[in-house]
Amino acid sequence: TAGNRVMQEQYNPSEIEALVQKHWHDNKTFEVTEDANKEKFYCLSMFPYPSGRLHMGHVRNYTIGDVVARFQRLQGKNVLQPIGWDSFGLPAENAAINNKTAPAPWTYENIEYMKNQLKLLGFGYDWSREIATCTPEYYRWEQWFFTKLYEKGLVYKKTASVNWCPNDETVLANEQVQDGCCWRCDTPVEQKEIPQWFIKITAYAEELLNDIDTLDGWPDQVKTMQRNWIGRSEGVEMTFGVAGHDKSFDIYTTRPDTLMGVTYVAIAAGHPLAEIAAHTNPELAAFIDECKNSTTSEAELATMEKRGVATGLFAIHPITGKQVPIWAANFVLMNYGTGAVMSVPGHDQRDFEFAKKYGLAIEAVIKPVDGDVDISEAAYTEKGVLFNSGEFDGLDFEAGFNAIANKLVAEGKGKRQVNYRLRDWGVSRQRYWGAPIPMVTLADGTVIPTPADQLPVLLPEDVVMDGIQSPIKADKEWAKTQVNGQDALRETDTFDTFMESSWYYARYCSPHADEMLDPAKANYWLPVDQYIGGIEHACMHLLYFRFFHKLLRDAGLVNSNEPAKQLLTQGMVLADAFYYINEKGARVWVSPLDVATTEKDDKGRI
Ligand code: ANZ
Repeated sequence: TAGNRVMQEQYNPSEIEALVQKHWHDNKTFEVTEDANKEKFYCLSMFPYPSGRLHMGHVRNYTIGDVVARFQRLQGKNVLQPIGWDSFGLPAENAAINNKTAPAPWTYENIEYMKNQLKLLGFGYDWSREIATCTPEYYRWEQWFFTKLYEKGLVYKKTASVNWCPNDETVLANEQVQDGCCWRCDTPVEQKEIPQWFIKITAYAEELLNDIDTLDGWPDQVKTMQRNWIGRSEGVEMTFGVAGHDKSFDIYTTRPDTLMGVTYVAIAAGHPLAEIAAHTNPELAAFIDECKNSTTSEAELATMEKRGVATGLFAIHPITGKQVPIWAANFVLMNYGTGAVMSVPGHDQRDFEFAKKYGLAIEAVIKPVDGDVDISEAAYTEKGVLFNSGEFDGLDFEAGFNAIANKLVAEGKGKRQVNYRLRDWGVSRQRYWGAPIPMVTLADGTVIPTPADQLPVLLPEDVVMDGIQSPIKADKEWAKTQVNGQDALRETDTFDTFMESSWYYARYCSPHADEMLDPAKANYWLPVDQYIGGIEHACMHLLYFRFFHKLLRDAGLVNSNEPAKQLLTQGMVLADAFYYINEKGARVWVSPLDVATTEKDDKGRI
């Protein structure tokens, strides 16, 4: 009996841990319910992807969370510390192909194994709230919510480019493209435009940016990264005419003060004017084709070789009426601003290098307040005082910006414009192991959300992976359905898995509710008091998480503006890792247990 128990000298984990954990289990020690008389504390660690085994990064993350939760409990608070599984995603498909099984059993086995590991570690979770995002009980509400967003006009379809293997006739994820070729058959990968679904996060760009100022408990580093990611800029959109044509086009600039230094105009290869000019310009047509087939991430844009072709067209300067050549250039993005740039090589380094390369004029119109400007070697990119700018000479950046903007506005040639770098969220994935996107195409071609009484759209779990096509695309029968007595076809794409991780924190508050969430319970627990996870999620996950909270608020499901008060970003746990290159040139990772090391390098590393 307890009274007879003596302190054991030795810590015997298999004995004492098992005993204590049984006690927690029998007494539901960490299970909590809403209690209006107690101060609540919601402690949340980012949930794991069930990859197979816990790693030290998990142990660290969950230990921090557990320490915080236990401390708050000892302070007498009503502490919620839940856990679950972010269980959709591409690795399950790859593992299924390699192990000749299906993603579902692989995932569920991993969950069981890792759950045991978490229990051995003795964390104080409320296991009654465990969720796995790959279960219909979870993803059905995400599907339902998506149809609500569609009804509100926050969801739309447009074409966007994907990696396409022409041999397998299938879409490849970025990690399935190796050295520009398909990971399976080595065929060069092409870019293909296909219709995809988008959620209008840009409609919330301003609020997402402004509310960063209310996140007192978030690290500055994360807040700065989010501000840059949203990328608000103030500028002017103005119209240039096209000489000899009854046409005009708009450009976007954040430096209208440099307008008098424009010596050429650069447009994206996909710009309508480039397409028109290409009809009579084979060199340009070839250049456009080439640009179409190359992926350009923004990071690549910064470093890649800047190239262009003259279109043969000339633009008319909106103030001087002078003609300047229009070039198609690979560094102008079609989906930012207007897809056209006024080029000021005297004051923009990229424009400078391009002008040097192609022998275009370079003019100085901005100089430092206290001296002369020298643009023989490089552009002068600072804000300064206008000169060589006629009526605007002597004005500083602010005054020059305003005077030029006002003049353009008065003459009906331009308007002030705020732009965001943030793009709408493309949520379509052509993969199998994800939540089916709940949209249907009727026989007459109209596309509508899956009616509520046909939700959830179940993902079949008993499938055979052929290694090429998603099973719900390969099985032509799967998509066939009926809506209102009409034949219809289901969408066979699935959601980006960031969808599931965007609202799990809210589902934990009422994990078994027969609705997306129970507002009374959610409003008791939310916002999360302490969120803990990796810094690698500073932008995507943590921005979608904040965005979803605002969507839930605007749907009347929660009453706060932000999902988490405090954020702790743990560092990365690093270790030696081993891989070999297989016959297809792909990296295959090997457990350190299976590696024998013989030699150390000159830094003493094995
Ligand atoms: C003339 C100029 C002169 C510019 C100068 C900069 C410096 P942010 O701040 O990111 O919004 N730009 C506009 N649209 C573009 C596009 N589709 N692709 C590539 N570049 C584009 O950047 C706005 C600036 O990026 C704009 O201001 C434009 O170059 C360029 F001394 O116009 B600027």
